[in-house]
Amino acid sequence: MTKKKSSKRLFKFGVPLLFLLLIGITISVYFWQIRLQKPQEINMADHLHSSGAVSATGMHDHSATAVPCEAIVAGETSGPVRQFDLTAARTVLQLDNGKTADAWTFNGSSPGPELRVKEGDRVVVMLRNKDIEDGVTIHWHGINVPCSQDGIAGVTQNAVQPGEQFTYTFVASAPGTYWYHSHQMSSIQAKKGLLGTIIVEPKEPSAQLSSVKDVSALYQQLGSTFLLNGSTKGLNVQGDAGDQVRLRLTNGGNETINFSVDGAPFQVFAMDGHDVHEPGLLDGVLIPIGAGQRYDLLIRLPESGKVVVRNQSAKSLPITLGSGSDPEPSNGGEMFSFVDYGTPMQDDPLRKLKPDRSFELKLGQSLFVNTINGRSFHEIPSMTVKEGESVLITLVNEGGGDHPFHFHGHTFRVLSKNGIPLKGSPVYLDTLLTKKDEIYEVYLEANNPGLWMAHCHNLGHASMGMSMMLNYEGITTPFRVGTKSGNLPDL
Ligand SMILES: [Cu+2]
Repeated sequence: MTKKKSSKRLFKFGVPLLFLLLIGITISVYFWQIRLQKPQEINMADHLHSSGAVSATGMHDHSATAVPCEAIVAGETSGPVRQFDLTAARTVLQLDNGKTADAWTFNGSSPGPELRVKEGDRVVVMLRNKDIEDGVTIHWHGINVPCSQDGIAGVTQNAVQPGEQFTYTFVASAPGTYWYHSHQMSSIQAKKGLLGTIIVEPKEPSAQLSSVKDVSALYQQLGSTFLLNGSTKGLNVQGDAGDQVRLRLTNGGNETINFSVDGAPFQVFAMDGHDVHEPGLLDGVLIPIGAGQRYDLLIRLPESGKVVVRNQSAKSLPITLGSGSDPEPSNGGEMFSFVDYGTPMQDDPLRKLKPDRSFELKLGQSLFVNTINGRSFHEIPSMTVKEGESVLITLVNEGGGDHPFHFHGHTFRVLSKNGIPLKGSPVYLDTLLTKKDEIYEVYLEANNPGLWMAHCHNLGHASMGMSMMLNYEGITTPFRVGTKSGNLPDL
């Protein structure tokens, strides 16, 4: 082949090929932009198409009178009023490693103050925004508050702008470990520091727990720095042999953390604030805690003195309980599973369960976005339910990483994993850690009328589309999500 011929050939095929390639790139960029574009104005109550419904036996009741979410407020309680002020502000934080961080804080610190209340208390929190330009809200993660108090920008309220304030009121009805964070641009604002722990203590402490040391440990990622209760170093808890510690671990970051407990056997006392029924002793088992989840561990300090709880993922931020010689660090170990942990309850009402509605949510990703049933955020039709219905939801992790899936306003019960019914204690959660190829069936009672987000608590995934609504028929909202109002709950 002569040189002339080959260059002719290059021209004949090469140029059209290049042309096609350019067209291809242009089209891809166009669709990429469209998919990532934030909506101008969306009414999140309007998504009344059934999403991925396997069956929907309940009929739509069009005669139901509309009730605005704003009108659904906290009920009465005989408990006392507990009042808190939280002011969101830009702050240069002095960290205990000598560095500073540009943070957004509640009352000057990140995490914000730990709020401790008692079961039955009427909790009143005045949120003020000093100077966070995009506005802020507070979502009470895991606490089943009434619709108007859920803190979702564009759904339950407008984002609170600089100089403005908003008062949250709810009854702390269920004891447990919970946390709070901004739900305006949550993936940005939580990472900037707008989060904290809220603990609801039982009204009557059980005899078993009356003498335990109660310690909360909130993990967060502040920018690129990992913190435990605001420290870069870890946590030391004083104690003597025989003392019992209730360690309330909260994962306020985006990635799953595997915890090891060295030096003593321990119990998983509660998950997402809900007690485990007859939890057995564990030893050398790793505890995986998904983003947004809480695990309460009960640990008795051994004669040798010291227990160390380690974050295996980061190999940093250890929690040291007691004193004495360091325990032998475990390497790896078996992963904890709630499938057969604890014992079943007698007369479990669940045996009679007949769901009124079923939904299937396939959690996955396409080229540039995270998806539920192949769609993203406002393109995902809502799950629509009626008050009083029992709802069966199947969660399928089709890849793209761990998806800790969180339901607002509801506690759900895990029924099965990969088709096998749970054998141990009933498991009640608000956030379910799902790993690739896992399938879970969960059940919830539609007992809290409102407009509720349901999303992955890897907030990066939520911001890339893995976020949808669980809406009750007949509930409306005057608020709008989108660039026009500036309310972007999951950006
Ligand atoms: Cu996810």
